Amino acid sequence: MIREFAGFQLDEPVIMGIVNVTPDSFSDGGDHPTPETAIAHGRRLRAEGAHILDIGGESTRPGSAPVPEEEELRRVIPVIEALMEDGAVISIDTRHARVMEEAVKAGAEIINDVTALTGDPDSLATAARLEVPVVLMHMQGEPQTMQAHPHYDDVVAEVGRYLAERVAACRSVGILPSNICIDPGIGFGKTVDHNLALIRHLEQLRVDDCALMLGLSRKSFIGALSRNETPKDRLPGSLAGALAGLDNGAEILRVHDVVETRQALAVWHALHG
Ligand code: 8Y4
Repeated sequence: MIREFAGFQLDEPVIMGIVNVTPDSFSDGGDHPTPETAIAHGRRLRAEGAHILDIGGESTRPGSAPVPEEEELRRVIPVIEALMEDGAVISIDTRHARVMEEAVKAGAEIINDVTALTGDPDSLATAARLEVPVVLMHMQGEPQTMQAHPHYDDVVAEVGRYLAERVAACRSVGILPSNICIDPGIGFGKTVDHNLALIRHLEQLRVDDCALMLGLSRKSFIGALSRNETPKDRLPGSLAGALAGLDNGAEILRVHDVVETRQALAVWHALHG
């Protein structure tokens, strides 16, 4: 049996394209400050071959401050509505139960939560009631301070234990493994060495039949390993990391650069056939 997540068969890589609706002064090069520019960007990523569009209205980049729920809703709902009309599969990137609820009402079909449904006391029950697939990501600490002093005795074991515990919590409220995806949270309270260990040993994180997602597109460890490029100049390293992730069991890639990722995947696929 081919495993599935959110109705996607996992025998071939699934591409999640990033649509930020965040006016961020420390941009990753992927921020779209108005709903109109975000909608246009989502349409482009879809035309380029993204299977899922991940829409987020609160930056969780290192050092970023929380955004009021009302503002988050104002940013993401019009974007979800427009892209849903096109027939896109949309995931809502949020830590807030109320945003999950409103986003799903507006047409989002997947919840992507960097707190693995722990960031809001209502999230787990809300996700279960909405009956939508969930992405559970690991983070150590809070975005504002998480990169100050990341520490683990054994990063792979500790991230693996956390994700297994969050999968168990989801299963206890009736969410099936075919509707759960786990993600080590590259860059979220992790040093370069922590990130590398997680990518190297990704398959050790596997829980039940849940899908594995990897998000490393344009993240700062790529610059740290190279010449401290700014985010928009981290595409080559992003592709190298993504392919290593696929070799190690990643099934869904969260990326800014869809057309370029597709080209890398075509070569990877031809060499693995
Ligand atoms: C440059 C580019 C510097 C990007 C930092 C960033 C993930 C995620 C994010 C992830 C899942 C980001 C919402 C951080 N990363 N969700 N979200 N997995 N599931 N930072 O890795 O892209 S936002």
